[in-house]
Amino acid sequence: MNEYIYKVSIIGDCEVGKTTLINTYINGKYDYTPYNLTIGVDFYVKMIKDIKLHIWDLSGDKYYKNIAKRYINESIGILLVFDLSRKSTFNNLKSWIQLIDPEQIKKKKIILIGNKNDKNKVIEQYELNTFILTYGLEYYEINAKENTINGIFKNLVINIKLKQLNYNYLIGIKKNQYSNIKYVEETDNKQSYCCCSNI
Ligand SMILES: Nc1nc2c(ncn2[C@@H]2O[C@H](COP(=O)(O)OP(=O)(O)O)[C@@H](O)[C@H]2O)c(=O)[nH]1
Ligand SMILES: [Mg+2]
Repeated sequence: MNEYIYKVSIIGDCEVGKTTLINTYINGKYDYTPYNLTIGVDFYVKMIKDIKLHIWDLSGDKYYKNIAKRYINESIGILLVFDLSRKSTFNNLKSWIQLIDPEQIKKKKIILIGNKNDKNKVIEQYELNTFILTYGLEYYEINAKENTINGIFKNLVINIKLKQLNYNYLIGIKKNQYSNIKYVEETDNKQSYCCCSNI
């Protein structure tokens, strides 16, 4: 069986819960941990069927933004996280998005996560809606204590797969580059495909 690697980065300000969310996802449960600043970048691997997720947990510290930029632009999937109970983390989202190369932005799947919904939400709904619409993002409000992050990762992987299918179709790759795509030759020599696997 072929194996595909999807690089995914989780980004956002310090203390929004990035490392906790990844740990909840990797370990299948929430473990309370006192805050520990991520230095530079941490790396995790998770298999979803034939897909190997390489997850880069990037430090929210400004000092590491140049490193973050490199990882972000190598990633096909991005989880952009802010803390629903801390306005500054929402205000800084734009500066995180600006690290993404504008020419690459359409090729990536970006999901916005408002974390810590177990606390008091201080961000106005209209501000949120404006931001989501401006950047065309998919959005979830969650907390790391529940296992919702699991579904978000599944969704991310499905969306990346679909992006790949569309991309391959558009550039007209003729052979089976991905095992889950069956290309069917039509009589007029055009190609069509069907996706035969679910995640
Ligand atoms: N109340 C609450 N606390 C959380 C949640 N997620 C993370 N935390 C706490 O927030 C602090 C910062 O989390 P951390 O994952 O280190 O943040 P990071 O800097 O973004 O990686 C830690 O003390 C976590 O236990 C959540 O959903 N709700
Ligand atoms: Mg961290």
